[in-house]
Amino acid sequence: HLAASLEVEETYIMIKPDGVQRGLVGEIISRFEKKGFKLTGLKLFECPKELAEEHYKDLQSKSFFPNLISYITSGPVVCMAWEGVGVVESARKLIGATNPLNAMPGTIRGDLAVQTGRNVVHGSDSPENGIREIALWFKEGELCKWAPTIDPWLN
Ligand code: RTP
Repeated sequence: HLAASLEVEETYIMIKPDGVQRGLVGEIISRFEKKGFKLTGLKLFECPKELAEEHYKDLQSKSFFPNLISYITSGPVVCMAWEGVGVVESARKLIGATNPLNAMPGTIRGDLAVQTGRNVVHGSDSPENGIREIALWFKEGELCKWAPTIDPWLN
């Protein structure tokens, strides 16, 4: 098992349309805040088909790709950028397994979802993809690299 990263990283987290429709936005944001990561970008957004296709381009050849694109474009999503030490892998752990039935209780998908095709949230799978996806979903001026004004207990 690899040691957890000690690098400050950025990850792209997205609450998918089912998470928004089910009123889970606050609950999901809260999990990353409570863990101690720093929110650096946040917006509610109706994703154009072309952007969904670009985001998921590595899955283009999969049979579920058309369903995935219509799912992601079916309603507003919440786009977020989060920063912190080891945030990429840690966020994936907080999110849980792709198939929510395999996701551990305590994870977002383990607690809140049932179907792979309705798994409420996305998280970047590598630091490189974190940077790529944040650049894809946010314009420069939409991100906010703020410094905590209280003692940095966590970061
Ligand atoms: P994500 O990118 O959304 O964080 O998900 P992931 O890494 O856990 O899973 P990935 O394999 O990259 O798949 C991306 C999303 O496609 C949908 N999916 N549907 N068999 C299916 O119907 C199927 N497999 C994957 C899920 O919404 C998954 O999160």
